[in-house]
Amino acid sequence: MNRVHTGVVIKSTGSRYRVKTPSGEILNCILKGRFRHLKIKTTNPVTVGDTVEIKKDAAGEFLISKIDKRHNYLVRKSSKLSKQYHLVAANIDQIMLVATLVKPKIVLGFIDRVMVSAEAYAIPVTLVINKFDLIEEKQLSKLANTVATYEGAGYNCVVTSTKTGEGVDEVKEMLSNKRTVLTGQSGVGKSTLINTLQPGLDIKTAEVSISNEKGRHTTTFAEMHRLDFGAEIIDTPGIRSFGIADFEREHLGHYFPEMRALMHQCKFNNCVHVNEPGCAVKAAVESGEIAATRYINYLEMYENENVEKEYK
Ligand SMILES: Nc1nc2c(ncn2[C@@H]2O[C@H](COP(=O)(O)OP(=O)(O)O)[C@@H](O)[C@H]2O)c(=O)[nH]1
Ligand SMILES: [Mg+2]
Ligand SMILES: [Zn+2]
Repeated sequence: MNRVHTGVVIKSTGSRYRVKTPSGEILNCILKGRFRHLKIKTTNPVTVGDTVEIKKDAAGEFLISKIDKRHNYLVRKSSKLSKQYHLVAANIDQIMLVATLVKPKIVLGFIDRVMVSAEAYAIPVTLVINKFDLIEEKQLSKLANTVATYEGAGYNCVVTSTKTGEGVDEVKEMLSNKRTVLTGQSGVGKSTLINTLQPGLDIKTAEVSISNEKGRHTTTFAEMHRLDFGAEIIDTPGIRSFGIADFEREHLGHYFPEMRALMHQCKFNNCVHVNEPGCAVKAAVESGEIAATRYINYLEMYENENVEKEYK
């Protein structure tokens, strides 16, 4: 009998998809035919987090026969020049962006870019600042400033240390019963955090070299892991930057929540907050209400018309 299964894609490796059914069974599936749900061109029709329908064909292979409509997704350019996008993951509740002030040093340009891409697709971001145990007394004000910047912009922040356990329960609570994309620079402690929450789950989060001789990104594929306390973690090895399909820099201000909140007060309704007189955003930067670092990164993305950039 040709029973129809439904499930969630937990891994894709190009042509094969691992799909987990509600009963926990994992089916190895293939895709045939054309699937176009989005207006944008994507190199992969199905991605981790997609809910799909599966049928068994005459040869006994499991075929993905339907992809449910996505409530959101993350993309990145499939290569520097092409207009095509790679779907990184779909149907995500939130992003956990892990950073550290020291070892490695925080790169605000990277943080703000991840937040902008997430904002464009209405995906909430929590900023986890790990390695609190390494923060010396004289750096405490820098930590407080960083937290104030991002909380002030509207983001949830958690300070953690996997060494002392600081903030770890808060992270656990935040991840419970949610589907979370885990990202952050190499060495910030992503794997350690997940291993602290569930020892033995050996997830990669490793940084894979991401270009070949054509200057294309080698496709590295996301994978979804289920943790015992009910969290789904999407690990995106080698992928730390996300993009915005059909990015128009005139819209960039909408992707900074603290700017979005003020822009109706700008004198010109098409204000892009660069040189215009009567700009409420610039006034807020001058008064300190909007963090200067956020505004500088806004200008940088605006000038370069690019929110997707590789950071080491
Ligand atoms: N001092 C300190 N070191 C940490 C902490 N969390 C992780 N590390 C260390 O940071 C290094 C990189 O951690 P890892 O989890 O591999 O980072 P990832 O690349 O983000 O997955 C390892 O040596 C960890 O032991 C922390 O809270 N404090
Ligand atoms: Mg790792
Ligand atoms: Zn303005």
